[in-house]
Amino acid sequence: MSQIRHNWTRDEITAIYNKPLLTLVLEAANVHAQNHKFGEVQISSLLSIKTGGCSEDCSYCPQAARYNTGVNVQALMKVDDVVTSAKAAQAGGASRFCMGAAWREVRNNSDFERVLEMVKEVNGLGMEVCCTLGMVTEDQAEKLAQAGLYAYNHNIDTSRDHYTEIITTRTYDDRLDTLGNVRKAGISVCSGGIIGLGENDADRIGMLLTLANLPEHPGSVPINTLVPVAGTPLQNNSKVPFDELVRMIATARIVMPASAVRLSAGRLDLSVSEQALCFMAGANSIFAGDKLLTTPNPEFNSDMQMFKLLGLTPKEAFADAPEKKHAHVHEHA
Ligand code: SAM
Ligand code: DTB
Ligand code: SF4
Repeated sequence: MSQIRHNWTRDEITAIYNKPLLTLVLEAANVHAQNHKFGEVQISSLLSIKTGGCSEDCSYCPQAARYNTGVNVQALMKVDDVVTSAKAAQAGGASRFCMGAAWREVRNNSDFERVLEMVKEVNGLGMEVCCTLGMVTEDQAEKLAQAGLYAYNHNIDTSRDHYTEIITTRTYDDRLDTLGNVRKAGISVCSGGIIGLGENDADRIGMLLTLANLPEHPGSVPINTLVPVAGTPLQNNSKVPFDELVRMIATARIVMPASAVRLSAGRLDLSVSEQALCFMAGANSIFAGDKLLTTPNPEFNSDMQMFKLLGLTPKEAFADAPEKKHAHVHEHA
């Protein structure tokens, strides 16, 4: 097992990030093999439980009400429909089910009560339940934990410096506060970011530095590549060169050895061999299913073919937290 450090310096991470690409991949692969079952990949399934109409100005996001992106606003889904979708995802091999809402923050109303109900039901299926609902207070995080929430996704998105170029309606510190509230409630933190927002290498390194020096490393770190959506301010951003994605994944793997690194949005633009290099560099989680929240993702069957070709195996639910699995079995025995 590698030592888990929370005192990384900018210089150290910069030196790792700038290594010759294949040297970097080799080092990351070694760290990966020491800390994880090599070739095991977690399959997460995403469902947008409340779509569009969001008040925020995140300049990458198709769901912000202020941009004309053609996304139809949909009210919060019914619990039964969510459970049906979770069962289908589970049948396809997903061990984690992530529910996303286009909210700035959670409010203490009947919608939140319904989300708590969804969390209970999906946890009852024996899946790791994750939510991404915007900002949460300590009290709300505690309620989610009580309902059986396993993980909470809230991305820092980019570096503190670049953040203000991307979002103005809430701050970097707001994000870090939410991560603190989630951590205090004993929920696994899922936090990463997006590349392709017009940031430079120093911003990417700054984002990894912030994540790696949190009081605890996030349980999972999604690395998204911008999916440019017509109507958003970033619609014409240039495509991120593939080697830069690999660099980002490998560096995340080395500085956060025990975390799951998720090859997230943007896979539709990657060939199987490009994805293979990402898995070699330490990615060990993906979102599977034909849709992310509002944008397309590779077809489920083509992902299964990729798993077969590369000899990847899906990770079982609660492999990292057997005590939570037992808690679940007791409750539903
Ligand atoms: N509204 C909540 C929030 O912002 O925290 C939860 C949902 S939000 C869509 C979740 C994350 O999706 C964002 O933080 C961002 O990192 C990612 N995301 C959104 N649009 C994206 C895009 N076009 N390309 C890549 N990632 C994107
Ligand atoms: C994350 O880091 N990526 C996912 C999930 N967390 C919620 C979302 C990607 C969204 C891509 C744009 C869309 O489909 O709307
Ligand atoms: Fe709203 Fe989340 Fe999209 Fe920002 S990323 S506009 S908060 S749905």
